Amino acid sequence: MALDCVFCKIASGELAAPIVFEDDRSVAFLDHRPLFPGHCLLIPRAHFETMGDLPASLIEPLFATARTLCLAMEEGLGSEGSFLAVNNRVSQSVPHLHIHVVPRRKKDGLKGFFWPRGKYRDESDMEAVRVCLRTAVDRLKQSGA
Ligand code: DGP
Repeated sequence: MALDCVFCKIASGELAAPIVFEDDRSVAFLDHRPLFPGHCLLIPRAHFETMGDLPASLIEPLFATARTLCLAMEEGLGSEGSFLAVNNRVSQSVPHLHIHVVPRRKKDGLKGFFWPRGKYRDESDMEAVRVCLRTAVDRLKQSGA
């Protein structure tokens, strides 16, 4: 538990939150400033700051619960779909990993992503970016990260 971490306090019960699900590894609760009613934050109980810090053993259970929340939004709230997002450091206002799970409806006003889309300058620009990323992914996979 990290001192002064608001989400650690929610996970431990020190701070009240509208809890939707909890088990020994994770907690899901309603975001107090929702994009839409039902917007949940799913967190690991233990303090990890970003996705990159999450241990491999927690990836499957956390993602499985994210999946359940997506289904529950359709079943319990009648949502037509959902949107998942994680801010890592940039735009991350609470430095305890949290997955936003947001119920969606067609024409609900969220235009897929919240930011304007760009274009690659040309094919070779896209290819250079692809090679950089692919090389990094291969290196990380080989190192077991
Ligand atoms: P982000 O900007 O991605 O780090 O999202 C953090 C979210 O956490 C933001 O949408 C508001 C929510 N939040 C912050 N503090 C609390 C809290 O004390 N209780 C609840 N329920 N939500 C919180």
